[in-house]
Formats: sequence, structure tokens, C-alpha cells
Amino acid sequence: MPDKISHIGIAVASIEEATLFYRDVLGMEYEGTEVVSEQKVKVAFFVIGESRIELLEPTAPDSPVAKFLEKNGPGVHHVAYEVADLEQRLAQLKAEGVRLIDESPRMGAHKTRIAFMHPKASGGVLTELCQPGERM
Ligand code: CMX
Repeated sequence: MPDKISHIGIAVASIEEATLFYRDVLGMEYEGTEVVSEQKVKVAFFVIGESRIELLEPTAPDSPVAKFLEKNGPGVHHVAYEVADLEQRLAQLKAEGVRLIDESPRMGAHKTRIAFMHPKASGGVLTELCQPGERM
């Protein structure tokens, strides 16, 4: 079992514009913005209980989020679950024949190690597993 929902990723064309809704309309606590160059995205986090909303803005035309926005427009992009031992979990999923995008962890925001499962393996929902680094 994953420990909790780490965050819900939402694809947006502009973090600046979307912040007006999450911070000013909903009144959520803005935690900060970071560029995750490996994923070609800029991300902003808003705290909600023990979880977060992650806004994702593409930083390059070939970013996976740019492709998503082109096809679907803005909206829910992925759900991320926190796990204690990401490598062990990936090995287990691989052994079970689950289709993975990342067979080994990559670096995400806040020095969190992340890996994605393919949306075709999870009922059409892009699913991320993450193991926290310096915060959470
Ligand atoms: N949620 C659900 N389905 C998705 C999806 C998403 N976010 N992104 C793509 N898909 C679906 C597409 O609709 C498509 O389905 P159909 O074949 O039925 O049309 C299929 O997956 C293939 O999609 P595609 O548009 O052709 O795109 P690619 O195959 O080139 O890439 C994916 C899709 C998921 C493999 C790629 O986006 C990926 O590797 N994602 C993981 C990395 C990522 O998203 N990083 C950004 C966030 C980083 C962070 O949070 O730090």
C-alpha cells in the first residue's frame, strides 16, 4: 500500500494565471515554484492537509505536459502516491508485469525520487510513485 496521496498534478498553460484560482480564490497555501529540468516542467505547489496540488507548466515544446495540453487542454494530469521504498516497489511492479514508464527512479521536485507507471496500466490515469527527499 502507498502511504498517502503525495500530490495531484494539474497541467496548466500558465502557473501565474492558475495561481489566482488556487491561492486567491480557494485560499490555499502557496509553497513555492521550481523548475524540474529533467521533466521539462515548471511546478508550483499548494498545500492541502498532508497532500499538495502541483501545477505543471511546460518549459519546452517537447515537454510531456506540452503534449498533454495540446491534446486535452488544461486539467488533471497525474496522481502521485508516496511510498517508503521506491526501488523495491518498482522491482515488485516490474516482476508483476505492470507497464512502467520509469523502471528506475528519476529526480523530481524537492529532491523527491519519482517514477511513472503508464496510464494504460492504470485505467487511463497517469500514476506517479514518489519517495520524499528533503521535505514531506
Ligand atoms: N493521463 C492519462 N493518459 C495520458 C496522459 C496523462 N497525463 N498522457 C498521455 N496519455 C495517454 C494519451 O491520451 C494516449 O492515449 P491514446 O493512445 O488512447 O490516445 C497515450 O497515453 C499516449 O500518449 P501520447 O499523447 O501519444 O504521448 P506519449 O506516448 O508520447 O507520452 C506518456 C505519454 C504518459 C508516456 C508521457 O507523457 C510520459 O512519459 N509521462 C511521464 C512524465 C511526465 O508526465 N512528466 C511531467 C510531470 C513531471 C513531474 O510531476 O515532476
